[in-house]
Amino acid sequence: MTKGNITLTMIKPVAVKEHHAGDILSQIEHAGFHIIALKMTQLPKEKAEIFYDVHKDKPFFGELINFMSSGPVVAALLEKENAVEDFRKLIGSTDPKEADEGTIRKKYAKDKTHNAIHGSDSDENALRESRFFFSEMEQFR
Ligand code: 3AN
Repeated sequence: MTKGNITLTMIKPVAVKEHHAGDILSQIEHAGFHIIALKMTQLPKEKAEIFYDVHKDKPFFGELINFMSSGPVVAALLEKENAVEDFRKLIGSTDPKEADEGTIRKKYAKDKTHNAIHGSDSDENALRESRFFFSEMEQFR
């Protein structure tokens, strides 16, 4: 695999619940990302804690885990040149108040915790997160 060509996204529970998953996936595809794996699943707390392990000492960790395990998420593995960086531009800042116009978080996020969507922050984490959600047989490269 060429470095920098995949990123992992998760449409978060609030956006799924409010029926934005289809629109968000459509915006992602129109921005040039290929969906190479896709699933809807609900994370038990223990799994959410593993996914967000880097944040375990942060004050918002408990709230983040409660929210992320509160309902189904849509996880997708995306392929595109420069995937991690380009995808973070498409979703916008963590805090929707700071997100640029037209970004997914500007449109669908409520606040920093309920911010609609996840995007990997590095190539290394994209690989780790892809393995967290998808087996080899579930990835269509
Ligand atoms: P991003 O998802 O933009 O990469 P991270 O990795 O810093 O942001 O944080 C992971 C998740 O933790 C965010 N998507 C957000 O839901 C939550 N989060 C981050 N910072 C805060 C904060 N200050 N207050 C509440 N939730 C936060």
